[in-house]
Amino acid sequence: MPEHLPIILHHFDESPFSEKIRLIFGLKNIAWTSVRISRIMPRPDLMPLTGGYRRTPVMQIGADIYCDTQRIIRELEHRFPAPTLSSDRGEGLAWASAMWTDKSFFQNTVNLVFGSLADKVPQSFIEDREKLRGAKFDIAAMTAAIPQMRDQYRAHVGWIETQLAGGHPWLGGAAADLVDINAYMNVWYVRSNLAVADQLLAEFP
Ligand SMILES: N[C@@H](CCC(=O)N[C@@H](CS)C(=O)NCC(=O)O)C(=O)O
Repeated sequence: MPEHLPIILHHFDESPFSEKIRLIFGLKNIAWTSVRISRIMPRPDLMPLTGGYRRTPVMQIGADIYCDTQRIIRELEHRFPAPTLSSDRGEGLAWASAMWTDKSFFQNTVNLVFGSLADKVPQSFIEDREKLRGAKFDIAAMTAAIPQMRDQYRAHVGWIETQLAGGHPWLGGAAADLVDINAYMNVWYVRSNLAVADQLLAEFP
């Protein structure tokens, strides 16, 4: 495995899943190269590399292409083991945390963000995400659901607050780990998009 090959991240600035990987580059002090892709399809330069996989981000090292942040993170942890992303409390839960942060937590985050942005979301973006989902990207329904989404989002952030309440500096314990990275994506996304983020998060110092 030649170490001189550049690490290339295909991503776009607003992408929360990309933010996870950018954070890991920082945490592990990994030099990387950036290819900014369009927020919506078509991505004619990237699709031949991924074989049609259209989610973001994608990592490239030489001729190897890594799709999905779980796979990307595993590869980065393997190539750059220090500092580790494993939790003080064990590796299993650190990996499993993505099933919380990337699914139910993220679902609330996305609905809250797009429901709040409402008519600011470009039609081209809505159409693109409808093609990806094979279902309606129903902004009006998301807007109507804001009260539930906000309460559920508060519950998720509340768990972070509870975990840190014992005086642990990080969710993983003494050092930042994968649980911190995974969870942070959802706080970052709300902060990046919602003017009311500070107000929403004020109860969680
Ligand atoms: N399970 C994937 C999810 C990635 C994902 O859903 N990314 C969003 C952008 S942050 C996406 O791909 N949206 C559709 C697109 O960019 O085409 C992962 O962990 O990488």
